[in-house]
Amino acid sequence: MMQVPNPVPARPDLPQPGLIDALARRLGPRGLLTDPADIAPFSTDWRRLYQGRSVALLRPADTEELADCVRLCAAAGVALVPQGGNTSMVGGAVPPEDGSALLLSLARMNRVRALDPVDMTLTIEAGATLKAAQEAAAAADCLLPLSIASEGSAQIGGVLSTNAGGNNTVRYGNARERVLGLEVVLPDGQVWNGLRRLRKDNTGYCLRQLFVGAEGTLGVITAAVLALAPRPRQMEVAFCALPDAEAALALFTRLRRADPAAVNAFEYMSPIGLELVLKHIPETTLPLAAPPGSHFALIELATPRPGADLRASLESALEAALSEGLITDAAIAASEAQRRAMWKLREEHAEAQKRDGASVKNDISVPVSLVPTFLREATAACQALVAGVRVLAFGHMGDGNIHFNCQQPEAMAAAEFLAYDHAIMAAVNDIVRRLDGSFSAEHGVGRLKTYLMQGWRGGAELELMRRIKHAIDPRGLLNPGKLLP
Ligand code: 2HG
Ligand code: ZN
Repeated sequence: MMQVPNPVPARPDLPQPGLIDALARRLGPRGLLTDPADIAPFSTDWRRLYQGRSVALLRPADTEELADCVRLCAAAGVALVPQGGNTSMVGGAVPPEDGSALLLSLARMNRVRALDPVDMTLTIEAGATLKAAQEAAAAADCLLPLSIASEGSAQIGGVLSTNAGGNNTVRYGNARERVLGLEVVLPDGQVWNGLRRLRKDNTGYCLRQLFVGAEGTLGVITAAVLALAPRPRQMEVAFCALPDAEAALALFTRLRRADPAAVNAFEYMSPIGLELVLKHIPETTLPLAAPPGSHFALIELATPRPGADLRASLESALEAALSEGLITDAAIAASEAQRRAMWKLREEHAEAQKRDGASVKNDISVPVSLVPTFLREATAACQALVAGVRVLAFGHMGDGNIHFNCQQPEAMAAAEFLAYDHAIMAAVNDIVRRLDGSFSAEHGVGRLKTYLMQGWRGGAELELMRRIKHAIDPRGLLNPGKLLP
């Protein structure tokens, strides 16, 4: 295949005062932040892995304003870094350190443009949070079946640009599966209005899917048509203690066999993860008795079918699992508050880990059947590498995506531990590769994992990605330094 030059310029142009003035005129005082104190929170990522710098943050109010800004920046040869809720785990939305790029926030573009309960579609702007989108769907008696721990801050634009996965992938697939249409501002400022809400539309390349998961390197998603699902009429959540990950997989298989359409989420948690949550997150308690060293699973079953007795089928599945020794105890939530409390134990894992100290995260996937094998081998490999490392594995077992995170040993300084980050990732990824998995399941590549792309996706695949990037953003002005090595 023909080589395409790497489109990322060696030295992007620095933003000049003339450009900032022109942007200020177009955006007005609410639409442009230049005070370093205002920009500071947008210059670093949630994990504080990177500290970037930017002289301005653009906050357009609508697509036309945004398109004009992109055009002005393109004419000046200045790069833009689109940023949603800034919840990336891989530094996907931080500006470069050299101040060469401007930040772009769509937070003011957060309107629901349309909701059609017959078509079951929600047309929403990219700056709306995922939570707001879920609430809009719920108000029309529908479900937006996409749920991630950071949904209160994560914005639709970022969720789609990273093809977020989360808790309900086992049933509904990833963000990609929700997207029927998109509106995108291209790197030259053209607006592509692809906001179609059709279930069938075979008219050439599926362009919208090119922008989903592109991490903002091909265009800026400004609005989307999302496919909704029927709202569940019954939901049951249970929390279980188990002897090991093998038992968790067996329990998942059993539940899926009993009623495959009902499993909304099946989340796994290793002993140390829960220990950190209980230690660092206020108002958390275990809802059951668990012998020391227990592993845990959170089960969510749901159905839109009226009259289905989910509770009874959950109870009988758990009773059978108990008698077979797959679980040692289980609690079924009796109220919405209890459901939320159980989910909190799972969803606060990332925050608990952050409060506890330094961590190296591996967001990996393997075939579901191989999750226990992966956990066993990767735990041994990391313990051999760093004595005393606390392996904290949790996540979406039902779809094979485990957050295999390593926490600094209690007796080791953070910096000393973090010096092992590439070695840990390499050891884990060797196993992932052998098991036919992926080095990034749902968090994307961002800046953190670009160095892995050559080894994992090199050859025709990476070459094709570069050609696509070159065709759409030849000067590398959108989210430079991310995704592509
Ligand atoms: C989750 O599932 C997120 O909670 C974050 O994907 C995972 O902190 C992590 O590694
Ligand atoms: Zn996750």
